[in-house]
Amino acid sequence: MSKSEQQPTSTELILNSDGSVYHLKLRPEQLADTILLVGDQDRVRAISQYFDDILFEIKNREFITHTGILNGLKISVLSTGIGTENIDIVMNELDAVVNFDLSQRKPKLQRKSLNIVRVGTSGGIQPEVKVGSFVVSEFAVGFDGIVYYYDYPFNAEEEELTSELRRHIAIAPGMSLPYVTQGSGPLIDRLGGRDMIRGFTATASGFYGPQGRYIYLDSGGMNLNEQLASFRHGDRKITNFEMESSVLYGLGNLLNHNCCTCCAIIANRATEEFSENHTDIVDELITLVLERLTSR
Ligand code: R1P
Ligand code: URA
Repeated sequence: MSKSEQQPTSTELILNSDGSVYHLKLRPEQLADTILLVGDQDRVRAISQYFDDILFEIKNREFITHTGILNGLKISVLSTGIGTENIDIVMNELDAVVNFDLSQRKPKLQRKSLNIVRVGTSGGIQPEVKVGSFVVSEFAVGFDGIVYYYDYPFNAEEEELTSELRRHIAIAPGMSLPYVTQGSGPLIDRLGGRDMIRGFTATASGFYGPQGRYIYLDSGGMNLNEQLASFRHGDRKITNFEMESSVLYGLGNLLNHNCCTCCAIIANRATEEFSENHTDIVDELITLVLERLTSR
């Protein structure tokens, strides 16, 4: 029997006393099929303020969820906190909420696919990825190693980009080998429109050293940002840094959910610029994403 047909144990799929999943504290009726993920807890309200109606507000640790209706569409917005480790939790638990009969702890026969859109902030790596612009990530490069804990079948493009990158980047001993995962093409086309930069996003496993930020400490000679900026595969360049998409895309592909990351560029690491109005830029992105998600 394959793992997907087996029943998870009570320490694998952990449930709270109210029947909700362990970290997200969600039950099926509290979650929509269209989900926005944000890192920052305050961004949950910044999004749900646009809903016509809010049906549920749930909070546990850094995971805050608001579910409501906008233009007739049921939408959930959920804060993940920072980093790929949290995305591992969020993706596994979201999938359990919709694809398991939680009362029996059993997988449902008919699996459902969710539309999951990350609305984040990001730093441009190329000078032309300017502060104030928006990037929709076609691919993400992971430095986290999380997908290697699963049996991930890299597709041909992911495999090619992964091996080219590994040839190009000299990582320090002990670092996880980078890998590439792909987002959902249809969702990327729908949300990216013609006005977002089509991105190849570096998902860093930290904000400082792993993104080439050294305030007091030193890299010991590793110039990761220059190496990332100089990578080319045809016309493809690595565009921007954030900290979640590699695992979002990897687990989305494994679990058959459609995933896409849209980021507002609030810093540019090549030109050393930081946005003075990042809240406005993020709000502009939120409005655009909500409009594109709910337009028929
Ligand atoms: C770092 O400041 C955080 O901002 C970005 C990074 O991915 C990381 O989570 O995204 P959010 O603005 O969604 O948190
Ligand atoms: N988020 C990141 O991860 N990096 C940046 O430079 C800005 C936002």
